[in-house]
Amino acid sequence: MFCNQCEQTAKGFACTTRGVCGKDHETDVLQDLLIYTCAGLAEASLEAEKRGSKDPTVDQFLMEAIFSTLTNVNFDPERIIDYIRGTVDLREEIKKKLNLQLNSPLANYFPPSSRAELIKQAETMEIEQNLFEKEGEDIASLKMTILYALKGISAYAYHASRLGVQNEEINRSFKELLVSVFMDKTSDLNVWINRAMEAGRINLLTMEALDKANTGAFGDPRPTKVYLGIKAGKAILVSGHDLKDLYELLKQTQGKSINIYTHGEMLPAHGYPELKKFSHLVGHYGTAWQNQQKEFEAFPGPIVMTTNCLMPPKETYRDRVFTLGPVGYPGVKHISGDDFTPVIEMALKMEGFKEDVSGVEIYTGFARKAVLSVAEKILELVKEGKIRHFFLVGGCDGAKPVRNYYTELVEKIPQDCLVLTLACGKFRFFDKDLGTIEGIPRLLDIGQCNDAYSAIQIALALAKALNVDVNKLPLSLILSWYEQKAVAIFLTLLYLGIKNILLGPSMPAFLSRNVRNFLVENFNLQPISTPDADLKAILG
Ligand code: FSO
Ligand code: SF4
Repeated sequence: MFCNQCEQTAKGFACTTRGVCGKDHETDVLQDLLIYTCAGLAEASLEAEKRGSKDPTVDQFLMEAIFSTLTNVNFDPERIIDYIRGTVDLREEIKKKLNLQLNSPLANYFPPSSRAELIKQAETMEIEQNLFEKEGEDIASLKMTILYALKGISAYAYHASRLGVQNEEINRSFKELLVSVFMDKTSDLNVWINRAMEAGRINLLTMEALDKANTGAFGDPRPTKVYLGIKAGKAILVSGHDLKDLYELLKQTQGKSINIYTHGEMLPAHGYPELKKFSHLVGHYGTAWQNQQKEFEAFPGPIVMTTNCLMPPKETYRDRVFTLGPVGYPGVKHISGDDFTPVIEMALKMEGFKEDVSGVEIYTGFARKAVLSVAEKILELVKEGKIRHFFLVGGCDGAKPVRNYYTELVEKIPQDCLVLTLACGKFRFFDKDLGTIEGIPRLLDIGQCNDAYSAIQIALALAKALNVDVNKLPLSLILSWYEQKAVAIFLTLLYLGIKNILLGPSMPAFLSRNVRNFLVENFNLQPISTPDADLKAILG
């Protein structure tokens, strides 16, 4: 195996024997083969569209299949094999229906019927290794960047499509980029840089579509207090990002005396009017994904994993974990058709929490509309010098101790500065009381990682109101990355021309030295250093 797609990759280079995440060799090579078959399906689908035949279910399947290859989503080789065969079947259906004659190897690949043969073949088709060997370090680096961003986009597109929002422009460009990674052998770096920017552009459209889907279904988030304590009673824990899954579960558990707790990236769900109206959505339990093994073990009820980040479940609680959609783990129960009956039955059989445990309340729900509704006040405070600077400290969390940088940084940010945050990186400081500036909380939780869209809208609105370029705003982006959604967001920021980003805890292993230099020269991308040094450089 060879996988370098996430921040915790082995030795800052690649996982080559077993993933640091727990992914095994078989799953890894099969996931690469799945991406290859997805590119074949994309090619057939693009050709069909040229002939006026569109099928949104193909795009939805494609997004789900690719989503299954993200870090911490699916560890089950059997599920990946099902996706591979399903992808090829769909491709053949399209070809047959329209009598398409496609000559590329992508569109004519057929998986062997035996599992052993399939794995043997997948071993020869490892994407990253083939790119390095055949196309050189820099092209390989740019192609990997594009591919990983596409993986991130697939996740957001999948969530949006589950709520009935699809965008033809996104789907078309997505498929063209995917096919190009395999079929276009041009060695012109500019072509690949432009394609990386295109991936950033369509990710912006995808986050916009998801924002529309989430707010359309569940209303615009409002500042909302979330309880971090425990209420006695039967309980279900929901983790991941998919708000529709949470909604279905809330509906199905209504009146059953089961308390629902969010975990990880589900925290911002509490801010959505149509979700918070359920009184049995009682609070948030635990912190970021990398702490789940301890937190899930201690939770006295079933646990629903709607998306990443799933860690290999320990024996002590494995039988209580349920996966959904693209998520999978061998031997773990999988829910389909939005039917949560087995989860509910398990919760009812279990004792739940025996007694109340008090906890603090924190705020979430500061998405674009909530923040922009007080934009005038914020601008006044900026003009009066009462708000000196905005810090967007967001992105993913992870296990490395060096990520304490983000906690320390937020603690040291001066009192006259606002801290905007999003995604699971917030758990480094989410329960800290940073106080207020003239009634505005200093710590504003914008939402999940995809709510980077909201953060962008807030920054663009501030720039417009202050009549300055967004790079001239008193705003610093100090980001933490972990998996491929962060790669997609990063490319969106570059596409928007946003400079001076501080990125940590380490630079992506898939960026070659030349690509990294390009980012430094053109976007002044910098690695984080120490909180003191970075604050001094920003604030003087
Ligand atoms: Fe975190 Fe995981 Fe949300 Fe990621 S829970 S790391 S960037 O999946 O998507 O922020
Ligand atoms: Fe390694 Fe990350 Fe790939 Fe897992 S997803 S195998 S940790 S690089």
